[in-house]
Amino acid sequence: MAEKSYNADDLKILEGLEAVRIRPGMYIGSTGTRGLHHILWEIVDNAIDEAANDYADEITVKLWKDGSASVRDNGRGMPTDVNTKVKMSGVEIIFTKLHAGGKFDNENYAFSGGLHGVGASVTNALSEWLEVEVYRGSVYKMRFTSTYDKVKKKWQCGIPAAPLNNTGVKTKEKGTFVRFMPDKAVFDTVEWNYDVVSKRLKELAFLNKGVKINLIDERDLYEYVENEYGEGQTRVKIPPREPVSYKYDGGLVDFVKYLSADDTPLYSDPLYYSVIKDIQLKGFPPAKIKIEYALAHTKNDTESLYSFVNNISTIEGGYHETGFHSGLLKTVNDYARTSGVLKAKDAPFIADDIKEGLSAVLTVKMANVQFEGQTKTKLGNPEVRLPVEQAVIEGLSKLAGDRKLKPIFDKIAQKAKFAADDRIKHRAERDVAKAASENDGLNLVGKLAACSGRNPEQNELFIVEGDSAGGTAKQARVRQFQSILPLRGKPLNVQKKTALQALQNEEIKTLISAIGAGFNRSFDIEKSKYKKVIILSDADQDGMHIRCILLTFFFKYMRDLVNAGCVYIGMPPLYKVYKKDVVEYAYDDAELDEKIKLVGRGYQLQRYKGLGEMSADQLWETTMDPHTRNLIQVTVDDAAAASQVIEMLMGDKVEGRKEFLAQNANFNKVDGFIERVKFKNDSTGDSD
Ligand code: 1YM
Repeated sequence: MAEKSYNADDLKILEGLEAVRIRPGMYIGSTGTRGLHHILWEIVDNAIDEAANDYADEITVKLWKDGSASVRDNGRGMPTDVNTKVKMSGVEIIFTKLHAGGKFDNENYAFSGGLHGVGASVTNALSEWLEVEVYRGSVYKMRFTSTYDKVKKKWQCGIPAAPLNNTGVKTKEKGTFVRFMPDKAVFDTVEWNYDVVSKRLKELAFLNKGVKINLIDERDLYEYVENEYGEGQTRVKIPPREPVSYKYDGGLVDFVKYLSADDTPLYSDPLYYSVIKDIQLKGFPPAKIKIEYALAHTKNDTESLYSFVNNISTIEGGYHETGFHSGLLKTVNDYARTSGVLKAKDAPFIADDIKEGLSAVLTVKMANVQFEGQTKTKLGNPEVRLPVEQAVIEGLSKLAGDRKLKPIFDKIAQKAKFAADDRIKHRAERDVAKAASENDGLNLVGKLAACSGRNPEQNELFIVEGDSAGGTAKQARVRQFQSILPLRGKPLNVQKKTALQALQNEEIKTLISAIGAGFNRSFDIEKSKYKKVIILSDADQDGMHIRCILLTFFFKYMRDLVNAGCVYIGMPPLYKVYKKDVVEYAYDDAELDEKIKLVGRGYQLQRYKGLGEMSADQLWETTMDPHTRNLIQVTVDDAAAASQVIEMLMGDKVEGRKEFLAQNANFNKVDGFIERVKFKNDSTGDSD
């Protein structure tokens, strides 16, 4: 590229620099920290262009003690000859004329970066001073300054102190050095952010393979330490940062490896392809577009695609990303068909299937780029989609044809197949769950005694063990806000069942319909018809089992309901202690002694073996009346523990069971729950 020789006569001249001072935002976006760094990137971009065109291979950025910044490259050096028309050196034109530069001439700079095409003169216009040195046989120097002319009441900005000076000092070095002081009168802050600078330079090193980029930060660093007697803080100087260098001979391949370093790779080396294609932008002559990408897959299920246009990060995406995705989808679909991963009966993959675990970097370089979006980081040229799609299809097809790479493509196709299967399975689930929710009329007939109130904030659902207790609860309830769902027998233990298997179960379907908020991934707590879902089961081994099964269900498939604190355990009493009109209930053995003392001599004792033994009045008073009942709010920990409990109780290992109950002695936070479990479980032998 750029083989053609170049001289100052080729430079086009547009206008002066006052415009930049008057409206800095128009040229650099803002005068905040982003704008400040923008004027550094303008200079860095010129150095990068020189490297991208293979004239330079080392760039050094330095942040000086005085707050200035400099950029040095070892390229050809800016043009020093004098433009015959304007009688100015190339250097002077570059720094004093807006939009100056052969850079807008497609022939010279086919793939030049240059943010929005403004350049070095903008940096000069917004600097207190700027110095440039060019090393081309001898050392050339020039200095510019900006001042406010109080008499003329206007900015004199980027004014040369003198014409470009050939110092006559001979040098074997090559390249350009630019140092400048951002103007405090322009920017809200003039402090360079080390993390911003180092991140961008590292990114540029990845994007420009083999180019060595150094960062030197000479600024004083301070730390704040507490005074001896705790009387405020003192600023203490600490050693400056060590210089860093970035150089990646693998370019984009190294970039992808770096981005996915924390994840388990699906295969060892990223796939890479690079090609130059024709492009025809509306209203422009035919041109070239350079497309380059590297991709890898990890065992993750998220996608991370980083895209760039002329080295600018396109965070908001755009047509190049669209083309990338569609090319990848077509290629993976084709490969999966021919390799047999997709059978004739299988539907093709959709975009989401091939995005799972994808980690990729895509860059395009072209002229006349249209940036759009909120932050101007979205590629808006629709003509880019097709060449990128073609570049992906042809590149990956070529790579897939390489016998050594076939195992990689097999893994990619397999991974997409898993994703597709998972997606189809979940859709089936969603459909069934939706049907269950929508069919509540059908599903719930004769099962649910629904409350009449329609305010979920007030409504309560009691899930009651057994038809007979369910009947009592229906009599006892306040029908305005309390619904009763009796369970016939034990519900399905979903612990080892898939979501679809769980949905085959009538009891589960009824439960989903009653709550009315879907299931599993499609569960939406906003749709829940109840603020409180209360499990009411007997205080015996079977009751505990049912409780655990239900909690496991909520934990696995309606976790948000648990998280939101909407799931409760109802607490029926174990004993009734009474004498004539005096009635007291005891919820455990410790309480029983208390209550016996309270009622006094001649008391009578009734021990409840189940909910069904209570009258409707008793059940209301002891267990359902919001003013007198005891509820235990279930935490996620409880629900998680519950699934372990059934594991233990179902399993045939007595050892494990004992161990479990011993270990969970510390679950006593809320926790009538585990306590009651232990209390009723006489096989454990421990009492508190
Ligand atoms: C520290 C920043 O600006 N390097 C740089 C810039 C240019 C060139 C080389 C260059 C020289 C020649 C042709 C040539 C620029 N040139 C222009 C313009 N580093 C830094 N290094 N093309 C480019 O001598 O033939 C603008 S920047 F306008 F002359 F094209």
